[in-house]
Amino acid sequence: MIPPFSREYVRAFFDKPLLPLLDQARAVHVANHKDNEVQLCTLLSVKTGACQEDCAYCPQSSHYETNVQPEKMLDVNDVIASARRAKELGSTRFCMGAAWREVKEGPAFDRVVEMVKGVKDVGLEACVTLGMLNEAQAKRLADAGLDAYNHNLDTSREHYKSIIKTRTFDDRLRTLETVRKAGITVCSGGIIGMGESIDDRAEMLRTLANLTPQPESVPVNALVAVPGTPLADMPRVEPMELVRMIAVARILMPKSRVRLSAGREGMSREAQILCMLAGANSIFFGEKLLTTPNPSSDDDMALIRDAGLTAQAPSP
Ligand code: SAM
Ligand code: DTB
Ligand code: SF4
Repeated sequence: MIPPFSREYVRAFFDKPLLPLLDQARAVHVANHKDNEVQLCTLLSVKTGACQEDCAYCPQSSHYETNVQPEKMLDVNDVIASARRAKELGSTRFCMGAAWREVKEGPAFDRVVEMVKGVKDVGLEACVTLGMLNEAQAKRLADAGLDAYNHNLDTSREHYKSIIKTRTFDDRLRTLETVRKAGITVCSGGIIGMGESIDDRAEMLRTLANLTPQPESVPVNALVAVPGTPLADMPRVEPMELVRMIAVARILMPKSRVRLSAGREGMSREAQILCMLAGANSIFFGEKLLTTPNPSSDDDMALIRDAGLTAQAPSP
């Protein structure tokens, strides 16, 4: 079956028994990727907190009282120093996040452009996530050497309205189109554990998989429930649900890098390895995501070693 995929076709994967689903995902994975290889991406929040948007999962939204303190934007030199450290530890991609609703022209955006150039000079892939942006801004980022732009659909069109009121699902799709037109690769995925139904999960993956071309990378996040946000009391995602989500993403998007993203902290090594068996071949690497903890680099290196995986080699 080739895209565009129907609702029923995608939903059926969620009703399939887990072991045959894993067999199928694994076969797709082996046919399309270097087996045993995992991409390590380091995240850095370059502008933290005080965001105007009301995303119900997000500790950086100014609509909620959380323990995230808004911070001034980082200096370019500090970002470059972090990128160097990330490279020394074995990362090949450096992702910079800003708690913005959208990009605005001015000194802050100029600084982000300088950060992108600096990260490229260090010899890493550069990715940013800055909210909505226009064609001219995307072009400036592309000219600075940006490899990827992260902009998640987060959930299904249906469920989106109950998670975010300050922008629409169509705004999200429009930004992805703008990024694609500028020749930057697309990184787009979502979050599970926000009270969505299985149909919502299927629909989110279907929308991503029906984009042409498909996103080059697909982060699958498990909600990190942060006190003070409206989703603070959501139960923890059952790891098996993450495994299934990754397997379906792998089957529908054979060539994409599927990233086992937020939510690894506190997950067993076995569950993480099952996610990799299901087709995840990328992780966020380093003690911190944007504002919440992630497993330590030492623990992750041990996991990679013990599972007989190799970290993606830096490009020459
Ligand atoms: N402000 C920009 C935006 O929303 O596109 C970029 C930064 S935003 C923090 C990037 C992504 O992080 C969100 O789209 C969401 O998928 C993810 N995220 C944020 N808070 C999260 C949480 N508590 N648990 C899991 N994922 C989260
Ligand atoms: C993505 O899909 N997950 C990352 C990255 N893209 C920007 C962010 C996860 C954030 C988790 C909550 C936090 O640390 O603030
Ligand atoms: Fe702002 Fe992004 Fe957080 Fe939404 S997810 S509140 S846009 S930083």
